Amino acid sequence: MKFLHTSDWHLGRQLHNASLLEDQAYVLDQIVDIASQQAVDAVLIAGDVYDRTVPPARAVSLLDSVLDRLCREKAIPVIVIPGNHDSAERLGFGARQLSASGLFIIDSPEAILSPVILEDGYGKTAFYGIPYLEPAVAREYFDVELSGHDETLAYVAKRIKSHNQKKGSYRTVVLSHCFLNGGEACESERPLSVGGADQASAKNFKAFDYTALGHLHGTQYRYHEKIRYSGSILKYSFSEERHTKSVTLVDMDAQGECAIEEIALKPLHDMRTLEGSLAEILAMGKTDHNALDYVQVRLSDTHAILDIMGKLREVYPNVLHLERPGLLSASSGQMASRERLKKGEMSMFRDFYEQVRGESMSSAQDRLLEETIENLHRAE
Ligand SMILES: [Mn+2]
Repeated sequence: MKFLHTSDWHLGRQLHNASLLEDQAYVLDQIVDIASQQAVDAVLIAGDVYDRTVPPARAVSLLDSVLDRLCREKAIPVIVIPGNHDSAERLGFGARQLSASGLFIIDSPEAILSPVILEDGYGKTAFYGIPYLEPAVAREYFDVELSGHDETLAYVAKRIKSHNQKKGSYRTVVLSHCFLNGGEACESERPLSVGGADQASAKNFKAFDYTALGHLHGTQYRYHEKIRYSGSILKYSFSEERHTKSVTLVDMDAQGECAIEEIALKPLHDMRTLEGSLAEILAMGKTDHNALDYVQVRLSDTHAILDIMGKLREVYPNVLHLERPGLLSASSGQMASRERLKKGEMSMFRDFYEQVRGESMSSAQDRLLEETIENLHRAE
């Protein structure tokens, strides 16, 4: 049984107010090609298909076209669970009808014990999906006292195990959207719960032949190679600039042993942080072959500069974020805070004046500015 494990598509996500739909369409094309070239038996999406419970219309159209190409054109079954960013009800629309055409959306607790059974030359494999479950929802549905994500997943895993034993002990793949203990997080994941009861033990999944996880956006495994996060399909925050995004190709033999391969995805725009003075960065940008990357800039300049973003955009059109650590460190001397504030305002205005007029302020203008700032502070 050969399948492609993906997760965290986050369709419709924006990065510092820039739409990423084109970037998402670009890597999804690659996923369709990989699935087709590798002749996989299934494609898995382990949650966070959309970025929001009510996704933008264009994100819905994109998902629709990708699923059409996979399920109908290539005849590859797709198995999906909702993540904490999805609305399970909205994502699950038509799920029972769609399963007849190879699109399996496991959208509710009821569906957990109705695995998708796929067959290859070695026999059957059961794919069990656990939609993202709030412990309170699980408690009510199963009518069992369950507190926290760990207890919930332990309980559900136990139910899956005994269900599979009863049905024929097939090779078992489980899809789950959760935060496993010790997992490495990054800035683009939304915490599952406030206060730390969100993590669960990886050992809950040790009985299964493969566990396809979603939620953490970096590729990693916990406890055993077969209990694994594929990671998101794109970098969704600058904290991920050193990630290599990929999909995970799993080739499972007759005994359920898995050969695992990460296949890198090539982004339409890469993402990186540039540090230095404005002059240095502008000079670098002129010969930068990857000037269309999404960049954030950390400027070392300690003086005020007019229209930095406009200037940066001339060489880096996709600059998204600007930080000015230089300004902070320049003003963090030993002066009393009020003096410092006044001095900071004075020097910022002097810099501004110089840039607009191309000359320094006269001493009379300087005095007038000082008086004005004093008066404003007094009025406050
Ligand atoms: Mn996610």
